[in-house]
Amino acid sequence: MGVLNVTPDSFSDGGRWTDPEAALARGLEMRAEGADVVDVGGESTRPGAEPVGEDEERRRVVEVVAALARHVTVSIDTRSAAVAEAALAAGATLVNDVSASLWPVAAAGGAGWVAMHMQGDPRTMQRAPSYGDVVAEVQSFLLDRARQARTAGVAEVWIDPGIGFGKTLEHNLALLRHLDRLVATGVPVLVGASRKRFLGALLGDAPPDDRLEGSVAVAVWAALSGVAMVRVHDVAATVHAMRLVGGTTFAPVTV
Ligand code: HH2
Repeated sequence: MGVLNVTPDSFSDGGRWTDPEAALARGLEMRAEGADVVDVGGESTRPGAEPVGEDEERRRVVEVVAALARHVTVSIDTRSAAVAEAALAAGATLVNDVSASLWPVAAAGGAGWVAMHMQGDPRTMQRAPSYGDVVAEVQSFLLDRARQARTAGVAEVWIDPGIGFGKTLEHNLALLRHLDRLVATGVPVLVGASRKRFLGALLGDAPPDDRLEGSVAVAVWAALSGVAMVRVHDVAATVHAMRLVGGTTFAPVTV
């Protein structure tokens, strides 16, 4: 899954793809590089981010989704039911939901749904994240949401531990170390660690543009752990690494 943020303020690619033509070109480029899905987002959920109004978010994404959906599978990265509905009407087929609450929209629209775990909300989530057993708590939350979505009629459900969403460095590393436990639930797992802050912290405060090796390493580790899809900014480098390590074992996903 290639990341396409059509926002002015996303933590690593903010402002780069706000022009719809540039966004379409980047989406097509990622498809050519080997992305099976392009994830379009119109609101930054980086730590400390303020929410964007629904009208503005919809304005940012709909044109890009409509143009891209003619060429590639598109997911809509949103916490807003109205934005998800508009994106599905424009041709998106997967709702990537960091709030893990939009399964009724996916059910009504016949779309797939990604449930991501987050403790708190983006504005405050990194102030004092706290868990007893982070792996067990995240797993049980996600399984519960996956069951609710399936009961509501969503045919394609994914779960995502939400790396960096209300988690300390230790929480992120514990979740990554034990991805096999999420995989063992039988629900397909998605992981997004690309360019995230914890990678910078491990490398002595490297800025987002200097987190490529860490991002690729985590993506390969995730695939070796049985994760079905990784959400990345650097599609070409990730696909090359996957091919090298996995050969034909890492099959393209069907969504
Ligand atoms: N991370 C981000 C956004 N959406 N969706 C899923 N399923 N999993 C993730 O880990 C995830 C996500 C944050 O990264 P990014 O979109 O690059 O930045 P920003 O939120 O600043 O737009």
